Amino acid sequence: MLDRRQVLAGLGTIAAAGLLPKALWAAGKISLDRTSVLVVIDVQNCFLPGGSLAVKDGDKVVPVINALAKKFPDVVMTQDWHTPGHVSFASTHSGKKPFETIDLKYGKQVLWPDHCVQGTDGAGLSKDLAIPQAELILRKGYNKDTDSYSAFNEADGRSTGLASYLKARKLQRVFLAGLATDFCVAWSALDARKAGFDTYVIEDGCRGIDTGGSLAKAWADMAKAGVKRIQSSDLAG
Ligand code: VGL
Ligand code: ZN
Repeated sequence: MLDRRQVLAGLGTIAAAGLLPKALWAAGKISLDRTSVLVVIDVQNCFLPGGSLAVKDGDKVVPVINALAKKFPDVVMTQDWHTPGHVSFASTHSGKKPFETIDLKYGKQVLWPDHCVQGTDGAGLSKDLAIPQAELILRKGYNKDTDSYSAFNEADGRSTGLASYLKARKLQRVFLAGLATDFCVAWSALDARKAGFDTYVIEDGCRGIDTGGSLAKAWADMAKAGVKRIQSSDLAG
């Protein structure tokens, strides 16, 4: 049986001979192609240091994502975009505190500090993101009674339209980075898999909230669903 090195060496020879599209193989790294899209999740002021739902070291993702974005032909970004008095805010429910949970008609909901209220500075994208070529900014969580961690589906299952957009544009390989690993990134990755996309989460381009074991559970759920966990250094080019 061939071992992995022989297979890689063999592939290299085939690629060098022009028999394998070079786009799919480059020195053992993941090569991007015209079907690859970077989806940058919720790099918004509320989730950055000093924000109302600050993710530890959330700002560290920005230079990683700026560098990543240069490699991608297509970039989409999302914004968490809640109404005032949103159902996901602890302040909406009397006697409830942030990080407690309640049961809603669509399932368990973690309650958060007020964050990403439509049109506020906190909901704005980080001013340090340098991705002018981003072609779509998708807002989510704008229905007052429904949260939407996922960029693809609201918590009650309604579509945001993102899967249809990506499919219409023949974007089949979805690479995710942003905030927070264990909520909006993970839920987006799981829904991307459900919608049939080849799905990668770029770990060093993400940071997590980690409440009640959420970070370890998110990685376990993603692994089980076939989401590939990679580092930004795994990408070619
Ligand atoms: C997020 C909690 C609440 C996220 C959004 O972007 O991960 N987390 N709303
Ligand atoms: Zn939110």
